[in-house]
Amino acid sequence: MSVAMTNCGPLGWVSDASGYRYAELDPLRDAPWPPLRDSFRELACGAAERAGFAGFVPDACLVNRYAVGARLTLHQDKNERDFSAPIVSVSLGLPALFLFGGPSRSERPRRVPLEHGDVVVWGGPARLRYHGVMPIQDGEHPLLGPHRINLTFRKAG
Ligand SMILES: O=C(O)CCC(=O)C(=O)O
Repeated sequence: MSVAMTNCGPLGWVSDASGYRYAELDPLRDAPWPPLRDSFRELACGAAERAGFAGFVPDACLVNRYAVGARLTLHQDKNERDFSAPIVSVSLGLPALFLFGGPSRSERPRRVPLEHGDVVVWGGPARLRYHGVMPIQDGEHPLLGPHRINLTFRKAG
């Protein structure tokens, strides 16, 4: 089961035959990504500030849509230019178990339950920790049906 992806904001995370990268254009439409809405930016900046990262200005919002059974294997977010900026992650829809590991893949991750409306911020010494998502369990969310949507705000460029 895979995760469907799109983006909003000046930069978007794309994966194709030439690999992974941030790009200004959506390759499916050959056009800029939709703008980052003020309400999204305010949510991300406010959460970052409350977590101790005042001044965070995201330029990328990755939108992941998980169907039941979809998962994200342990990985680091390390394609961004500036690791002093945190990652802000907003969970919507079906619940998930977020895996929050250490600086190496071999470190056993903590399992953090995430529900609709939860926001996770990691940065500073935790910025490059491995993280992932366990397979989404069967369910029906009143707003999003059998899906989980995650918004990940980053300072990519
Ligand atoms: O879906 C999540 O909670 C995490 C998303 C994530 O780790 C990523 O997009 O790199």
